[in-house]
Amino acid sequence: MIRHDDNYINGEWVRAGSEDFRQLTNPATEEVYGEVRRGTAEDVDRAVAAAQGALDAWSQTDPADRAATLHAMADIMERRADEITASVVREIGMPVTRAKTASTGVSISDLRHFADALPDVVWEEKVGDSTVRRMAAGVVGAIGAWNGPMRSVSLKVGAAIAAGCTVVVKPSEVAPLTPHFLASVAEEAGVPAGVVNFVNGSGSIVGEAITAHPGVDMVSITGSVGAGARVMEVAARRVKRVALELGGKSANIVLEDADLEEAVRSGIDDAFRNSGQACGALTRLLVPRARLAEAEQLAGETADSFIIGDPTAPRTQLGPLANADQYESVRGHISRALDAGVKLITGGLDHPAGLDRGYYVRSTVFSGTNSDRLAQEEVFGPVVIIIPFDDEDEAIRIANDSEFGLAGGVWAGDREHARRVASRIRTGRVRINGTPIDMRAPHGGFKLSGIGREMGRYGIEDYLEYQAQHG
Ligand code: TXE
Repeated sequence: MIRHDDNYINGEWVRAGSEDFRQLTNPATEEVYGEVRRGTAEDVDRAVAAAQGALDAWSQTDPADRAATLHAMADIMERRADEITASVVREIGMPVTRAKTASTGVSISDLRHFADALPDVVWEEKVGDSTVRRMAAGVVGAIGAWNGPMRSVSLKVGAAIAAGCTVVVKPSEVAPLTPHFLASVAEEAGVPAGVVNFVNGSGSIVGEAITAHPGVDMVSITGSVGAGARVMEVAARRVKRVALELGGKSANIVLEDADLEEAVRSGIDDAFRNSGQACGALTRLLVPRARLAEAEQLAGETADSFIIGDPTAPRTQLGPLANADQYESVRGHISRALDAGVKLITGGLDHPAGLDRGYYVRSTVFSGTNSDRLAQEEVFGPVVIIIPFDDEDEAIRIANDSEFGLAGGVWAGDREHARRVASRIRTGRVRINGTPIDMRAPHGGFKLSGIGREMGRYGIEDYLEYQAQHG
C-alpha cells in the first residue's frame, strides 16, 4: 500500500491538514493500492502565501534562466520516465506503450517546447512613444484532470512558470500520485521555494478554496463543463482570469474524394486513444451516405482489432476505463443508445471476453444521426458514432452542430480542399488527412470546450498580462 500524506508547499513536503484519506484503486484489478491524505482550505492559504511570496523574484528572472530551469526539469523527468510511466499505468490504466509517449514523453517535450518558445515571446514593444510590456499574470491556480494526470498539470505548470508566474496546483483527487512527480522534479531542478506548490484534495474543498482565494490571480482548469463553469462563476466574484480546458464531441469528416479506409482506420485510432478518455477524441465519424455501409464495416473491423486488456502488457492498445464512476458513466451512455434504438455495429455492454476484473468496456461503434444523444454528449469512453451526410455543406453543418468546439478532422483527396472545409469548422484544432498534432501549436476550444489555449508559445501567452508604460 502506498500512503501519501504530504502537500508540497514553499519547497517542503508538509503533511496535509485533514484526517481524511482518498483511496486509490487500480482500474485494471479493482484493488485498492494506496491512499492520499486530503488537503484543506488552510493548506491552500499556506500554499497561496508561498506563491505570493515567491512571485516578485520569480517574475523578474531572465526568461533565459527560466528556459534553463524548464530544460533541467525535462532532463530529470527523462531520467525518471519509467517510474512516472508505471505510476500513470497503475493510476488510470493507460496502456504502458501509450503512456510512455502520450503521457510521460509528451509531458517532457511540452516542458522543452515552453523553454524553446520563450525567445519568441515579444516581452516589450514600442507603440508611439510608449512601451508595452508583457508581465506575469501573477499567482496561478492550476486544477488537473484524471484522464491526463501528468499532462493536465505539467502543461499548466510549465507554461505558467515560463511566463514568470507562481503556481498552486491541485491534481485530480482521482489520480493524484502521478502529478506529484512534477513537484519532486521541480524540487530536484532547484525551482525556488514557493514557485510551484501542490495541495491535494477534492474539487469542492481545495478546488473551490484555490478559485475563491483573493491571493490567486488566475485559475486554469482541465475538467468537465460543470467544474469549468463553476470555476468561472467563483472566479468572477473577484474578477479573475480563467483558462478552461473542457470537453469535446469532435467530428471527423471523411469527404467523397478521401481514402475512406485510411480515414476510418486513423479516425477510430484517434477516438480510442486512452480508451476514449481524451477531450479531443474524434468520436463522431462523418461519412458520405453512399459509403455508409462500407464505413460501418471498416470501423467495426478496426474497433474489433484493438487489443484490450492488462495495461502493463506492451501489446495492449485499450486498457480499462480509469475508475468505477467512469465505467458506470460510459456503460450508461451505451445502454441509453441501445434503448433508443441506435444501430450497434460492434461492442456494447458485454464485458470483454477473458477479463473477469477491471473497468473494461469493449471498443464500441454505433451508426446513427447527429440528433442522437450519443452524438451530442461527451461519452469519454471507447465509443464512436458514425453519421452519414449528403453533401459537403451538410457535413460542415453536422460537424458544427455541437455544443462543443474542441477538435476535428477533415479527410479529402487534396489538402487544399480539406483546408477550405477545416476553415469552416468552429473548433480549436483540425487534423487534416490524419496529420499528427504538432504540440507547439495551440490546444483549446470554442463554445463549451472552454476558454484559452495551452501548449507552446500560445500556452505561455495565456499567463501574461500587458502593461503599457507611457513616458
Ligand atoms: O471531472 P471533474 P469528473 C469530462 C468527461 C468526464 C466528466 C466527468 O466527460 O466523464 O468530465 O469527470 C476539479 N472547483 N472530463 O467529474 O469533476 C476536480 O477536483 C474547483 C473532460 O471526474 O470536472 C478535478 O481536479 N475545482 C476532461 C477537476 O476539477 C473543481 C477531463 C476535474 O474534475 C470543482 C476530465 C470546483 N467546484 C473530465 N469541481 C478533459 N477536458 O479532458 C471539480 N473540480
